Amino acid sequence: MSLADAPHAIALEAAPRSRPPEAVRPLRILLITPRGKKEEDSSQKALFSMAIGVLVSITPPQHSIELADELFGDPIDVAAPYDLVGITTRTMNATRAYELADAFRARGTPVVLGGVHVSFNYEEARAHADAVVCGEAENLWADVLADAAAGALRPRYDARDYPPVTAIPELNYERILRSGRRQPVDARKSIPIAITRGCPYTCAFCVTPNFTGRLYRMHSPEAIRRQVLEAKRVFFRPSKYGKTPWFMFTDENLGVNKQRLWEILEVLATCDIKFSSFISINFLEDDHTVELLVKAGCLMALVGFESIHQQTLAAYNKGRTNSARKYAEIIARCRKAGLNLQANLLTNPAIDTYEDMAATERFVRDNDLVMPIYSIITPYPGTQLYKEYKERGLIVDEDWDKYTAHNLVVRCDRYDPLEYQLRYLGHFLGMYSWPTIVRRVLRNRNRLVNLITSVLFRKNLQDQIASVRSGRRRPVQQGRSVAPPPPAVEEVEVE
Ligand code: B12
Ligand code: SF4
Repeated sequence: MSLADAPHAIALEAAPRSRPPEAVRPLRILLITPRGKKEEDSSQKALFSMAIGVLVSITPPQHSIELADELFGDPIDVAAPYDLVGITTRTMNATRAYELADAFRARGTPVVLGGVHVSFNYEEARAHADAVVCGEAENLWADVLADAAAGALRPRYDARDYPPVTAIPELNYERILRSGRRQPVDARKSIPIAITRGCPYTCAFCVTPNFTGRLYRMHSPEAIRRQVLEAKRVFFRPSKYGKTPWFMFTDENLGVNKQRLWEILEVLATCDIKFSSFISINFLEDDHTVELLVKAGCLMALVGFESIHQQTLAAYNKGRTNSARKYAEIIARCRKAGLNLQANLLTNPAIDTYEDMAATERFVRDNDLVMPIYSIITPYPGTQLYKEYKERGLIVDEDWDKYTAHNLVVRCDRYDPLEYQLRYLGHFLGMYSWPTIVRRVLRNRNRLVNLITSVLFRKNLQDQIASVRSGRRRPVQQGRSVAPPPPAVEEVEVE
């Protein structure tokens, strides 16, 4: 399902209006990032969600904004007299978002829900909100605020009814800091910044092609320099951990426009920063791009390897960017140039056997990949995969809390689902076995970061395994009888 196919019952009510945004009466607004009930405490926790950062930055100045981020445990007072509450959603936190929305609305406070999950689940979300925003908010947020001030929120605001969002707004870091509860950070915590938005590829498991993907947008090099310097001034404090700030680029795919990327990287090289970013592996075949990335301060490129088998990549429509036979060579060349690669990998019970899981673990170990993220295929609403799996009856669990990408929510016919879940976690833990951690730390740059993140991941995975084994987080059994507990995790680790 793309946004264009999504139910669109009241589209015509949502025609754009022009009203001077500054003429609207000042509102007291609360913007919330909810925490999903099964969301793990992540070492990648963002200092602020980019959606909230954008909303703060495009809100006309007369409105006062407060931020509450549940990932940091910020308290939320549902009885406070806000004029409007806005909540951002991803699938894994949608249930919690609805719970919060219901609590505010029960006290008469209007709630607007937005984000990637509700954009593809309008019918579900509308029961919990006064207004649902579908798609990117840049061109419609002023209308939402004007309507809220007039007490006339419309049930749906759809980005398709507004001009396309052709640029990325510059973040107002000063206002984000003032509105939220986060303090400036040292070199150990990353500051979010967006360089590009969108991606032209069409991987079946990714929501981007049907959401932001169609139009690839980039900041100008000058706008990037301005924002980096401002973000540094506002959010960074040098300390004994270093004098260079670490940025998390929230791009979907940094490398799409090579010439422009090169210009941007030249500018970043003068800014004295370190950063990580998503980039597809085909762009790392270019030695000059890799060299410029390293010079600009890229410590870690986040790469969707997804599978080590070409036919599996083809099944996900990922064959355009990924050539499995080139993986080892590209990783080695990047490492030689000083660039660490973080690996995102998938397992799918319809495709991957236990042997494939073991081979994936070996691949991570043999190539000394940093911070590997191994996920179970999760058909997120809005993806091609969701459409197909839904039609074929392959989705067995739509408890959104479980959509963390670490739970089995699809059919698992060849194996016992509980065993598959545990084997998967066991191999994920194997990617963080002590011998693998030691090799990873010794062979890559940033030894301390690699060591700390590896230990945190290891601990987190041990907790997850304990939680599944104890029955607190078992997969839906799909009509089978519950199998006896599978072998202890250590037995399936490949050391
Ligand atoms: C950067 C990123 C990350 C970063 C986050 C850094 C950060 N600072 O937030 C990191 C690396 C940590 C990350 C991790 C994960 N991610 Co991620 N990530 C992204 C990515 C590439 C960009 C997100 C972003 O910042 N976009 C820019 C902002 C501005 O866009 P936005 O959030 O959509 O907000 C706009 C609109 O939605 C709307 N809006 C949003 N909220 C609200 C609220 C209101 C009130 C209003 C009015 C409007 C509104 O307006 C905004 C401005 O236009 C997206 C891809 C994508 N297309 O979204 C995936 C994506 C969000 N990630 C995804 C996943 C699955 C994960 C992981 C589970 C991966 C894994 N296997 O571990 C983890 C989960 C971590 C967690 N606990 O959240 C999925 C989520 C799918 C879903 N339906 O929920 C996405 C969509 C990618 C995909 N596979 O399709 N991710
Ligand atoms: S290359 Fe990355 S961002 Fe682009 S469609 Fe594929 S998974 Fe999504």
